[in-house]
Amino acid sequence: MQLIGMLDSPYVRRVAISLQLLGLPFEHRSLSVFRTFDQFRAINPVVKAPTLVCDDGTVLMDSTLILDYAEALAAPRSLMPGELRERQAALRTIGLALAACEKSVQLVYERNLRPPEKQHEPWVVRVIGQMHAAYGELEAELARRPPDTGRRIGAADVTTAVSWHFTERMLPGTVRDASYPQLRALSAWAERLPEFLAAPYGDGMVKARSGS
Ligand SMILES: N[C@@H](CCC(=O)N[C@@H](CS)C(=O)NCC(=O)O)C(=O)O
Repeated sequence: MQLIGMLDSPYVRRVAISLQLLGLPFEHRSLSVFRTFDQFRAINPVVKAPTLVCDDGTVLMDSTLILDYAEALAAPRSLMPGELRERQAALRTIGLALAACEKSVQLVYERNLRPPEKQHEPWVVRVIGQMHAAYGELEAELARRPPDTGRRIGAADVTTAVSWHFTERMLPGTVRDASYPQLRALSAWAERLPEFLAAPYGDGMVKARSGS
């Protein structure tokens, strides 16, 4: 399998970390949807990161759908809880984390891709408000159910930690003064895990780990 896309994308990073946790080997190709558009397009004409090229050549996209396929491949190993109430809670958390991610990416695109005179402040204010609403809900969820750091990390904590790290790195001004102690603690724990260290945020490649 080949995972296409850069680790500065929270969606790509979420997949890179999850594939490792599921014990699925893959080759990482750090192509940019912007700087290497044509190369990316040759693999996936839609140019969406992450893209997964399966062993039979099928091209998948969208991190959640890629992870659905990965979970099926790795079964019975899974990053999702099997018990219904726990699964429901994990799905809610993942939905919030993906919303925070989406709002953060929208802000980055608004700030970095649009010329300053074309930026629309009411839109920016709305998106920042939605991003904080999602992180506020995640903070409350974490306060109610702190991560069990003695256990293997699951899908909900992976997506939350990756999303928070992305926002902190790309939009430091939007969260610097906000009090999210649970999110900061989750991130500090997760970023020290071997699967996170092997897929560091940025333009590098996923590092091979001994024993994996
Ligand atoms: N819902 C998608 C979002 C993926 C996404 O928006 N990726 C960005 C990179 S962070 C991308 O492909 N941007 C290029 C574009 O949309 O044209 C997922 O979960 O994979």
